[in-house]
Amino acid sequence: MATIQTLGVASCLGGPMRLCGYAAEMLHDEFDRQRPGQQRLQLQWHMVHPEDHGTKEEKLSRLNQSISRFTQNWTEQKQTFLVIGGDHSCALGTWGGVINGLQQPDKLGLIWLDAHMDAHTFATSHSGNIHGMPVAALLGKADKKLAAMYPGQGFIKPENFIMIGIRSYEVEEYQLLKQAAVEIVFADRINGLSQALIKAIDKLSRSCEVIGISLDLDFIDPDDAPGVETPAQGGIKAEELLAALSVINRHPLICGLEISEFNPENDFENKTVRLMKEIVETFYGENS
Ligand SMILES: [Mn+2]
Repeated sequence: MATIQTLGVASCLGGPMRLCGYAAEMLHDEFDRQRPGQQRLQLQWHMVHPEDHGTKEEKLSRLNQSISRFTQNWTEQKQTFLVIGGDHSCALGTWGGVINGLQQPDKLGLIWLDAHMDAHTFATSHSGNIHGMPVAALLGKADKKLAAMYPGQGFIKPENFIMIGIRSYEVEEYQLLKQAAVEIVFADRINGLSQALIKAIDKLSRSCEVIGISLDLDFIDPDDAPGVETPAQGGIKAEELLAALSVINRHPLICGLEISEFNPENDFENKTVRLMKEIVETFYGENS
């Protein structure tokens, strides 16, 4: 059975809510509840927690350093991984670490599945929430304060970055991405998620050594994934996401999957945490 290195990030420092740091623990329990015969994969769990002292920015900087040490190591050893946030600011550590682990740092391709662009900086953000900023840092467009929280020693080339599912954003973010010429597939233009993902992987495989996927749970329609921090109507149905992920199951170029922004406070009868488990199994599980 496949074993997937899994990192839980017990933090919600990047957003306004208090409980998204429990996602990893809850997913861990969900996996524990299943009978041994039903297992399609084994998760090897590791956890990181924020430190108690320092400012929020200092804590996030050190937390992302820790996250990046895990993903750097796994990238160097060519082990596929799973990161369970936390709010989406964990992307700074996850993908910064992959970049640090690659022989050629600019050979990471990233597919960003999200209702939001997450491409603010401190200069443009209305809320100051860092979970709305990781994309700017990953592209090398951070201001000084944001750059201090990013552990990567290189950046993702804009042509190696593809966003899918966008339906809620601010003009400053759009300008940043447009200037960088990042490909954006808006939610109402997806026209079949399987095809969109295959197309994205085909494009990235021409210039990249490895491809990562960062999934913000608010990419999914709130009817199917209510347990998120910032719901936005009009997302992909869970069924369509699972079908698309099964098409790219254990794709040889995929280095890792990150899932973020689970908020148990908004969940309904554990729907979202169960879906999270199905997502992981569909993506990484061995087909029986
Ligand atoms: Mn996000």
